[in-house]
Amino acid sequence: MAEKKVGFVAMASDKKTIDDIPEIGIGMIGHAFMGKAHSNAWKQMPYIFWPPAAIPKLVSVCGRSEESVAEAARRYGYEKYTTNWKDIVNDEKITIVDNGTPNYLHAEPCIEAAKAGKHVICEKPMARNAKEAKEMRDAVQKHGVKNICAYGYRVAPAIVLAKNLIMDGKLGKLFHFRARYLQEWIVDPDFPMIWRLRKAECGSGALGDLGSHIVDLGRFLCAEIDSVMAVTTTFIKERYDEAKGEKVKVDVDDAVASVVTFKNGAIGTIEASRFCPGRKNYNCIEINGEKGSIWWDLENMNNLWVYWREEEPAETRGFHCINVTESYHPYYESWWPHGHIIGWENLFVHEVYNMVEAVINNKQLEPYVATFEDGYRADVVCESMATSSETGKKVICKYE
Ligand code: SOE
Repeated sequence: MAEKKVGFVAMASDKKTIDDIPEIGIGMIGHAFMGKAHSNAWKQMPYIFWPPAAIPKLVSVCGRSEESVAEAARRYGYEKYTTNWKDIVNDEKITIVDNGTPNYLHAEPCIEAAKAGKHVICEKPMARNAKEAKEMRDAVQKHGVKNICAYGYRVAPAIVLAKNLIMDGKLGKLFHFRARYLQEWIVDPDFPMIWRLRKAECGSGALGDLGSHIVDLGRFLCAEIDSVMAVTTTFIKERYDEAKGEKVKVDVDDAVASVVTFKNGAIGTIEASRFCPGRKNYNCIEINGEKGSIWWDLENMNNLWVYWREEEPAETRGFHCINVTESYHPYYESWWPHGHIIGWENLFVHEVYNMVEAVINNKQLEPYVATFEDGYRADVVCESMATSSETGKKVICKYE
């Protein structure tokens, strides 16, 4: 039987009756794409990771329009709703605040939640810039609350397996981390202005939205990032703004290409774009070491490809595919029989599972789960890439 190697998974200890399991109050800020993904996760978690340390109770959801947030409360099953995030932060029945809003609404609610002693999950990128991200990181550390920045690809079983293989020395010294996160959804010039294309609301375009994910994976799997040289560009300079009834300038990047050095001596490339027809949600990473290589692709997220230089017999050496769905693989014991695969939505279940374990059982999140420290450092790297593109110079990443 293969040694059971898991990432951050507190295996169910003693069997409890349902009466012994406490509830834990959840307040969700945002109810669109991420609000839907996170609400789905809070509801799935207790019956997938049964018996959970606590059963999430959907106390309240917040949104800007009363009509839409009232419907979201009904749809997802929240006890109540509000159009003022301060109600969430100040609600005594809420223990965990989950922020799934657009990037410009991350900092203040998360900082105020930490001040109120709430544990916090915040979507990525954590903030619009490194300064804002540092304020968030400092707040959760000052107030001693558990905190997760939802870089959810870290908690994909295949990525945790890759992390364990690397930590066990199976690749040996690392030479390269290279990653590209490619999508296609705004290649049409008629796609209108949205918050993800307004710097004041998002901070950056493909860089923060997609690039930050692979920056985080590079930091997680390879090493801290030492320096970057990057180029960003905006292919479509203007888009129609429905609210203004006219075309407006696009002030964020559509794509970024960068060369990266890591503090362990490895070098690599990190590329992100929303202008790659045919690439739907294509996050692909590869790591090369002295003993072998690993690669993974989000569009086939249950598979991890490995190559071992010393594999015997030599005649059969080559990349081979591991279907990471065995009971001894990270997280998988709680899901289905092998080969029944899980999907993108289920990674959010792992995120909220980890948060509940951290809050109730004080389980350590690092290094397997991204915290606000990781959210801050990813924002430093992304901002360094933007600076490098503006100056045409190599930028040393400075973490405070
Ligand atoms: C859109 O680019 C998006 O939803 C990102 O915002 C998510 O972080 C990524 O997981 C999928 O694509």
